[in-house]
Amino acid sequence: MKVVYTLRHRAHHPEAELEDSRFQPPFEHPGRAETIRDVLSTDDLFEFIAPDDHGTAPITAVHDPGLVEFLATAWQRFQEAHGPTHDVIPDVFSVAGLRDKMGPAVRPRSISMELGWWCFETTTPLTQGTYDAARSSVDVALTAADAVLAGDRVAYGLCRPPGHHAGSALYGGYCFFNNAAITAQHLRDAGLSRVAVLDVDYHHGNGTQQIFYDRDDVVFVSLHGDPERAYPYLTGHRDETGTGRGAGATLNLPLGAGCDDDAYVSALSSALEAIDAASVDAIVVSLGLDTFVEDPISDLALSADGLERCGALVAEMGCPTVVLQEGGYASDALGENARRWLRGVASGTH
Ligand code: OKP
Ligand code: ZN
Repeated sequence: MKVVYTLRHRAHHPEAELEDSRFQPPFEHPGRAETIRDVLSTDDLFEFIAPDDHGTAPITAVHDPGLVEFLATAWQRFQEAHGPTHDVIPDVFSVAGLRDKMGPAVRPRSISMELGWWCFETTTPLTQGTYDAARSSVDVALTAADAVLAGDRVAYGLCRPPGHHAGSALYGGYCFFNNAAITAQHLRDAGLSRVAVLDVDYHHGNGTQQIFYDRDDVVFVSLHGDPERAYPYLTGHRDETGTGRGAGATLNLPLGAGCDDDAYVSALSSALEAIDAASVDAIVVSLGLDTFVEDPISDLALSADGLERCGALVAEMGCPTVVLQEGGYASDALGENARRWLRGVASGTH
């Protein structure tokens, strides 16, 4: 199985995350991708390749060009306006109530307000190399997709930073560009008629859902911690099923705290039945490994065996599959957990 990886992800390395009212060492740090690379490189199943540069056109196929332009320049603009900092974090947010009864806001020109215009929360700092790292993460995803378009049954993009919380004009949740959405659109543009995004990260993929909410050519199916207790709180309810042409093309399966291997596998089977019924030409998996029992910011209870069973269930679909890394914060186990899930999804191939 091809693994697409580049060390360019390291350019994104925040100093701290303002999370739960504390400045904490980042949960989303370069060591995550390094440990996955280290463990996969001990296993002969995996063949490492470098990403190809795909430029910004596949990004603006799903994102507002204003977001790309902003992320390319924001860190430097902030330095010029406020003096040197390592991280850049918004401190004012564009919340609807601020202009209640006054009509929509005019897009701001001040860097201080622009941050909170494009970003929805405080745990996603910009650093000097964030834009380069986020661009490389997209290239990693698209290069994995190209391997599948060229005939590989499955390929893995070791994406970092992750992407599924980024919406068409929104970043946050450790995410800048939505690697999975960009990849699904890339597969459509390469001629596939219908694609599914299967999001198994612990957190709801609000960005991916939003991007495709009114479309029926990209089906979005997600298993995640119930938003009544889990980030990002405002999306991922069972009754969010799509709108317009997209009505019925979104499926959310919120899960209770402590969900174990058997309960998860049963929910995943329902998710895969829905994908099967949609007769898709490819599946993009948003692979969060934060469903693992020891994850420090999540509350499901999957074991490494359970993760391998999940990969094997996806393999049973017999569908071309692009697997993209999203979350997973139990650093000591992350590499082995990735190896197990990918061993599962590779079953029946080689
Ligand atoms: C990214 B991915 C809760 C703060 C949550 C962001 C979590 C982003 C998860 N108090 N901070 O889906 O793994
Ligand atoms: Zn997550």
